[in-house]
Amino acid sequence: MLSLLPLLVACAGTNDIAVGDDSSATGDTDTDTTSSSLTRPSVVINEFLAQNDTTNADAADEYDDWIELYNTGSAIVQFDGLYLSDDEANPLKWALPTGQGIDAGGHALFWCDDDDGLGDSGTASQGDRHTSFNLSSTGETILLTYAVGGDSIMVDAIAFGAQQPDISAARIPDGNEDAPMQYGTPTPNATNGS
Ligand SMILES: [Ca+2]
Ligand SMILES: [Ca+2]
Ligand SMILES: [Ca+2]
Repeated sequence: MLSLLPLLVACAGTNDIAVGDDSSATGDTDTDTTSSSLTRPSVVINEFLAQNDTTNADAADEYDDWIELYNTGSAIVQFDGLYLSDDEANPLKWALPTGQGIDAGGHALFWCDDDDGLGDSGTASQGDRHTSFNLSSTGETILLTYAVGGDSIMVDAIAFGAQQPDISAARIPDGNEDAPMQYGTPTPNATNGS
């Protein structure tokens, strides 16, 4: 039985507070669009693994952290204007690659390994789905933001506490925003809970 921590989420001015119980993995809050004319893209943070010891390796044979996005809509979502971050003070930390997208009902995996070739690690780029940050196994916040022309909206945010090796937190079923994420066996680039 995993030990789950109570979590607090406060972002986008909503001051939502989510307190975990024994069945919840994370706090979660949705977008605040009151100050923006942008439409929230139909994409969510669907699953993440913040301590990957043996689950899956990237093309460099490194067992790195990752975030899985999921398209909850019925049309492709382009990555242009979407950003991932682990820093609430810098929500536009890492831009998703332009000219690509995620099909309706599709998954997309982004390695959180600081191997984008621009970050602190000093490594060469391992590809355009490698972010400039790692996830912390002791807990932090993941942000998904949509920004165009100086305007931005929070698309999704997940605050999490201490993580266990090779146990991911996932929306079950895919894209479910009505219940806390659940811990379980990771399903990178595949349907959650399968
Ligand atoms: Ca890597
Ligand atoms: Ca981090
Ligand atoms: Ca999955």
